[in-house]
Amino acid sequence: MLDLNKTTLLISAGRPDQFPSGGVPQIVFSGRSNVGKSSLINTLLNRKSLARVSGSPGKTVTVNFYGIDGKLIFADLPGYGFAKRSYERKEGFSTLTDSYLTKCRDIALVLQLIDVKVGVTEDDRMMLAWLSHSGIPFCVVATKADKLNKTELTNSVARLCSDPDIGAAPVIPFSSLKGTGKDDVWHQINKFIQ
Ligand SMILES: Nc1nc2c(ncn2[C@@H]2O[C@H](COP(=O)(O)OP(=O)(O)OP(=O)(O)O)[C@@H](O)[C@H]2O)c(=O)[nH]1
Ligand SMILES: [Mg+2]
Repeated sequence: MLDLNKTTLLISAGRPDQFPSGGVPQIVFSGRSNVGKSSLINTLLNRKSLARVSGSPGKTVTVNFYGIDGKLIFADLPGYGFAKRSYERKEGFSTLTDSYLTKCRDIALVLQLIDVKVGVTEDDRMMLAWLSHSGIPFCVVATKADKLNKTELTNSVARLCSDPDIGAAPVIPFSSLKGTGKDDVWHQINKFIQ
């Protein structure tokens, strides 16, 4: 069992040599800027403001690592696809993200966040294609589910499930506002850290 009370910010890494290594499984939170990565982390860990929820999108330019009970690490990636940093898109994602994803040997699972109202963006497709190619297991977390009514949500989730770039990956509807989907996300995480 994980003691969620023993959660700390390990490091806000701005350079690859600051990335934690050492065999503790890492769960990666990936998605465009403002999609709800930090909010998902706070919800999963029962915290109000452990991970900083951004007022202005695109602020996070570090990879923030949270240690949980010495047994698990959450890695909060910088959001991609924000206009102000669009120059990065030409060369793929930020060099920091790139170096993390390609060099970290401890990644157990990537949670790929997609705004359920916005759907899959071009940047998401680039990330999904990279994930499929990498062989790293990933799940899609469909964020901000509270913004849609029941029918809209069912339709949006069905669209995600049949998206060729998502393939057979699980799709979990989630709302940090209401807490819905929290147990399902934990269930997926637990499957990959045994
Ligand atoms: N309605 C609703 N709003 C949400 C939800 N989750 C996050 N938000 C809002 O979306 C905005 C961005 O949330 P963050 O968690 O900071 O998103 P992020 O992906 O970490 O953003 P960056 O760090 O900039 O990449 C904030 O204003 C949140 O309050 C949700 O489930 N429902
Ligand atoms: Mg964030």
